[in-house]
Amino acid sequence: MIRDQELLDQLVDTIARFVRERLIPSEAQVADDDEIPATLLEEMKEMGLFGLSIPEAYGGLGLTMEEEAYVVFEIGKTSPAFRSRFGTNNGIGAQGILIDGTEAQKAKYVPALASGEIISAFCLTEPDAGSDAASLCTTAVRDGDHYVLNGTKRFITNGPEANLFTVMARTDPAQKGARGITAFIVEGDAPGLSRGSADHKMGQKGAHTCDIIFDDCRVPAENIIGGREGVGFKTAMKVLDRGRLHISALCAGVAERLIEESLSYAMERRQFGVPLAEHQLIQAMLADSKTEAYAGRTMVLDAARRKDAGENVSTLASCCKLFCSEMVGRVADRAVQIHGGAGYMAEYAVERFYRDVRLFRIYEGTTQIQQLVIARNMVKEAS
Ligand code: COS
Repeated sequence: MIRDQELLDQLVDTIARFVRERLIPSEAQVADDDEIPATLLEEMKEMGLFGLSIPEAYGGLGLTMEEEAYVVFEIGKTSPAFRSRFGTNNGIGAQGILIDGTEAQKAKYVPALASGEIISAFCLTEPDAGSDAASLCTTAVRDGDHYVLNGTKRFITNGPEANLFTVMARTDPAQKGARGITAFIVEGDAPGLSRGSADHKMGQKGAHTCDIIFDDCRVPAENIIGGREGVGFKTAMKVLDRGRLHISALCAGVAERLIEESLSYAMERRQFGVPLAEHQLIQAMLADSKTEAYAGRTMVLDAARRKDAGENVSTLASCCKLFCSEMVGRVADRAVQIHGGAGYMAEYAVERFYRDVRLFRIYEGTTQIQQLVIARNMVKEAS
């Protein structure tokens, strides 16, 4: 749903300019340094990027899912590492509190997430619980008016810099599956919380992940999201439904950037006496990428509109994540191919994006998990 087309157009234009003038020129440096400069982070805060989809009542811009998709298409035109820093505050780092939190929890934490004053992270994955998230074994045991958490969370995006965590832990050891899991809000300086060293990743340099370790970590009982034990897995799933749409929009945006890079290279570079773009086999790759990116963009907008209209989009979010993350992988592969030898060289952006986009098929649910969710929901609806 678009509430005010003119305002949205202005916002999208402003973000597109910021991406073009400030972020794209810094991409290579950020990748080399594995660090986003503090000045850029400040600019992102000033633009409200940390609170795009946080309600206005808590200091955010209150974008609807459809509006967010249009914004994220633009953000996709630069390195995904930039999005990683502020996307989590809008998405998986804040949505647990926004969807299922109490009013007091929202009032306490959400304004600082919207402003970017605090950075958040989502702690579901563990060394032995990845796709099978309901098998997680981090424990939370009640002790007076606190819970004591023990366990390790793995590959936590923003882990090194986050100071607020949504943590899924098992409060009922008798319940081995989803029903024994509770979601907690854990502050970064909670006693017993520590961070592992930053992971060395294939791509997305500038976005950091690490282990988050809970060693008799004491968390106030009032920090259970929504105040209810045993429903934390459902909170996590609802958060991921929304997150999967956001990542799909990002994939569609990155695909557009890769197509721009491919087209401009193909028009400039000459072989056999003519620009590459005049060779039909190159044209076929350009056309396939354009068609697939358009399909991705369209399905994201459709699912986003349905979500805004109040439909349950769990299946559609997985359809979008499945298609868009695979699609951008193919587009990146063609982009490297169109660039030929140059596409294998680090000075061309497509080499970096080729590595960056690989993660999209894995995080927030692998392609295989999306297939499983879609098919299971189909069977459930039919029976
Ligand atoms: N919204 C609300 N509730 C949901 C839900 C959703 N989208 N999906 C599942 N649930 C509920 C189910 O209805 C069920 O509730 P009941 O016990 O009341 O029936 C409960 O959650 C457990 O669901 P389910 O039985 O489907 O759980 P499974 O363990 O079989 O598996 C999958 C669920 C595989 C879909 C889940 O573990 C998953 O998404 N894994 C991938 C995790 C992931 O994306 N990790 C990325 C890391 S975070 S960046």
